[in-house]
Amino acid sequence: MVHIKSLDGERAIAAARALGFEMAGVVTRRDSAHLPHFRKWLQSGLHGTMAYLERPDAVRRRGSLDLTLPAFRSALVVAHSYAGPHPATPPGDPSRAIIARYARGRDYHHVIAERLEELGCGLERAAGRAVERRAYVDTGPILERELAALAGLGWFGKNTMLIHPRRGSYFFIGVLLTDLPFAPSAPFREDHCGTCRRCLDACPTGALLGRDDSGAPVMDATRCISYLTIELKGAIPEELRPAIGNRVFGCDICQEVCPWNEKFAAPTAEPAYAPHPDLDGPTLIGLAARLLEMSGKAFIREFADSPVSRARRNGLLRNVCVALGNWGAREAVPVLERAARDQSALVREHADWALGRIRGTRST
Ligand code: B12
Ligand code: SF4
Ligand code: SF4
Repeated sequence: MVHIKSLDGERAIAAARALGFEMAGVVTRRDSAHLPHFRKWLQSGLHGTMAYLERPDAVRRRGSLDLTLPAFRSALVVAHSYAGPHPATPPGDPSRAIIARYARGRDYHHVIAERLEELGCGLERAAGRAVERRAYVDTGPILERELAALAGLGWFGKNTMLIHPRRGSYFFIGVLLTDLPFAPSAPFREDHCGTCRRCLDACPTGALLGRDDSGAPVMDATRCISYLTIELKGAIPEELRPAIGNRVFGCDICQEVCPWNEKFAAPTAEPAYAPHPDLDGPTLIGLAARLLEMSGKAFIREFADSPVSRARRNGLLRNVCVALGNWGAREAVPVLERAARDQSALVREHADWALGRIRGTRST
């Protein structure tokens, strides 16, 4: 249980740290300065099939925190590190699956929501009254990175990540909107990217478009491996499949090459993010065989507390087929032949594509 002696922003920040959040800050600004940029991004179609981002009510809500919590006075914004050893799965071993770092341990939505609830209860005890509040972690229509920059947690890198000069970018962002009148923290104003363009050059699909005239970093999400392997529910465009390599869930390349992660991303002390044995560089063949034996429901049961549940059984199996095709080894043929008879048409099509690559009947 977290104890907050008396109610002010500094003590609330200290309480957030005591709960394991490495960084925390306070925002009092209600209206988003970035909403026009967000709308332009949607209008350009750079969000692809992520329809939840373009729902008109949700777009409006991103513009003002008042629309989410009418009694809003301040938000506590926290960062929770998931940095792991670098590099984790050897990318040089194409027979093994790479799952993005953020998704190897327990589901951060659950971990952070639990802690924010604890923080909220601590604030209520200190206030001696019910506190109107709402917690978010990648779970609702608020611009979390804008709030985190305002709370002083980092700057927007050219890879679009929020980066802190002493912590890198391997951290989640959580937000607790409250009706408590805390004083705001100093926003983060500097841009530490300078002339560096490592992430732009390293992105295998050309998803990072650099900064626009306003200085905002722009991503074409429809090309991002994270989108293709997690958010996209249909077929992965054939021309992008080879660039995915052995990344079967998410992608960390533009963070791995960032000097701020090379220098400062110390492994997290959070036990909840320790890798699940099945998700720490499993063999592609073993993972495919396991998924083929599972129903969609069994998959959800098995991975209920893991971010990989978002891809569903068919989506993850689709990705593993692509990675097996990219590996190109004949020993993958038996498992791919089984996948080519799967009940899911999506899986069957990607397995056929992979078999075509291995047998040399397909060039892409
Ligand atoms: C949709 C989404 C995605 C999409 C699109 C990503 C993108 N870059 O937009 C996809 C599926 C590709 C994705 C991938 C990933 N995601 Co994601 N994703 C989100 C989500 C739900 C919304 C982001 C969004 O609105 N994008 C639209 C763009 C336009 O908004 P934005 O990224 O916030 O960018 C801002 C700037 O452009 C800014 N801006 C405007 N004008 C100006 C002017 C100046 C001068 C400046 C500096 C900035 C600026 O305006 C925008 C709004 O604030 C957020 C959670 C949330 N609710 O915010 C998580 C979130 C951004 N994702 C997160 C993570 C961890 C990831 C991955 C690392 C997962 C992985 N390993 O695969 C990758 C990283 C890929 C990358 N390089 O971004 C974290 C990022 C934490 C951090 N340190 O930055 C978030 C915050 C979730 C969380 N709560 O922790 N994601
Ligand atoms: S996450 Fe991967 S694919 Fe997406 S922008 Fe970064 S490097 Fe490119
Ligand atoms: S790799 Fe370089 S350009 Fe890209 S975010 Fe990091 S510092 Fe900025």
